[in-house]
Amino acid sequence: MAITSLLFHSPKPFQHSKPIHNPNRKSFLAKPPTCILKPNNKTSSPCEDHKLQWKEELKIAHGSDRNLENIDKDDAFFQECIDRRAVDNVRMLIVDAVQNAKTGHPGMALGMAEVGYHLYRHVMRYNPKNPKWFNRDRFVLSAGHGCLLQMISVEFDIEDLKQLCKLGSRTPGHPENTITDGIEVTTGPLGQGVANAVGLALAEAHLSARFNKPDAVVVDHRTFCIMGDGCAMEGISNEAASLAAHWKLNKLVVIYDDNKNTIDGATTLAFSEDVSARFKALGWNTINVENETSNPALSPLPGEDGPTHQPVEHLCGLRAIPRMLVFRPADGNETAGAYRVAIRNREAPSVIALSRQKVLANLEGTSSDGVEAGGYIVSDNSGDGGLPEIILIGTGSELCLCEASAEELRNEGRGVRVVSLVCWRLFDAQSKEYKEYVLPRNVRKRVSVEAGSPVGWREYVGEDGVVHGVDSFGASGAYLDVFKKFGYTVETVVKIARSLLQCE
Ligand SMILES: Cc1ncc(C[n+]2csc(CCOP(=O)(O)OP(=O)(O)O)c2C)c(N)n1
Ligand SMILES: [Mg+2]
Repeated sequence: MAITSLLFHSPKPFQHSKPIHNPNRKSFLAKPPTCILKPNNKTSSPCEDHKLQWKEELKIAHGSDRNLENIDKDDAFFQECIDRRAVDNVRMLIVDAVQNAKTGHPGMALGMAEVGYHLYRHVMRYNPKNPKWFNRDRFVLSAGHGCLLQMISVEFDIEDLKQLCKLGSRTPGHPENTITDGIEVTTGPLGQGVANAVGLALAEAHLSARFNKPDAVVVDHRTFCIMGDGCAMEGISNEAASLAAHWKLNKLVVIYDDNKNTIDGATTLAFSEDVSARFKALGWNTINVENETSNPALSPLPGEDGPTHQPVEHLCGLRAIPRMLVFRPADGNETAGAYRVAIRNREAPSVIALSRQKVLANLEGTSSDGVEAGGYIVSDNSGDGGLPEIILIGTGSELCLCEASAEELRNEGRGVRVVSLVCWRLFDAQSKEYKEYVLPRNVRKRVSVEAGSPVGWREYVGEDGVVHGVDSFGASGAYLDVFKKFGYTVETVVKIARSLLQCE
């Protein structure tokens, strides 16, 4: 596997970036990291009884090609042995954590274990005991799906790793700077981390130019970033890299994990450009490094990725684009209907927003024809001509939730209508009569259920209704746990409906 290191070259340092001896400066220095892998004293290891002597372990790890008797005297060799052992440990921790969580994406983390270890152990000025120390070197994992690499490198507890990808844990499915100490930037959208790293490097350049004095260098750190094939494909990384070169951000290092694989398979499917040459053309110094680690077979076990992959604002943003048709189909019937409308429509673009989670193939009551009206009645037990007591309005996978909640309310004797509002713009274009037929003005008790921003829903639920939306950034965890946290359960929807039904 080739790694391309993209080190912006400008050997000329910024004016004051060279450390200048100053006794006061000591206060800014962090203790060097001692050991990245923190032994856990709390839990007794099952291997305790079989613990080998340190030298014996090294013999097994490195064969008997070197005389280990003099290991204490050969510092360089001793360090090399420790490094190899530590990298092996990092790899095993990654494998164990993924195995235990039954989720995650170990490929990148395994392939870059050595690089990550060396960065944190030997290159970066970083103290896991003091991750907020101001003048620390910064690290951004643009390929955020390889989060384990970073989590194992910053201070962690083995118990945290056991909680990988679980709701509320310090080890979510992607790096989250608001959750885990030592994570500089939340990453997930590929390429974006490169832009964040450029931002951090720019901040450093600005602050050092602004505040450093010949006798007091208070800002002097580097920024490291690991990007993957997916980041290289994204335009944002190129734009940011161009800006970095233009600004001569010479303390920024980007390491490109050129493992030639993505989720979809080999990069040859869609990507064959010479990324090194491209960065060179932008003005970067590029170095190709062969990584002896063989390309690990990627075993993506797609998990719940967390806030960066739960863009709650996108639906409402897309719906705001003039003329565009945004469909959020609930099942096969509605997807077919949305596809038909989209293909036929030559006047405007369409977006069909589909779910990653499992949904029923087809719900009773949905129809592809109904989609053409943008909104329609999926079910109603209030009888011929009668109006329901309450209307539950859903889209996409939440329509199923509305149906299940309606069933429970109907069992309690309530008259409940379920409406699918699969495409707002198409519904808005319907006649007054049709809209009145689907959402009668006299039925003021309405609940909208959509796992996204509440913006825009008020128009459909009216003044007295309840908009059940998400107005925070989501969470990392198994999707059912996340749904529960945000109240996307039959229990919560029924509770909301009951509270509306009770007030006259
Ligand atoms: C902008 C964006 N699009 C799609 C995804 C979904 N995604 C997560 S990982 C991945 C593949 C990444 O491939 P690569 O960068 O080569 O990393 P590797 O699999 O080699 O670790 C994709 C497409 C994403 N995170 N961000
Ligand atoms: Mg890759």
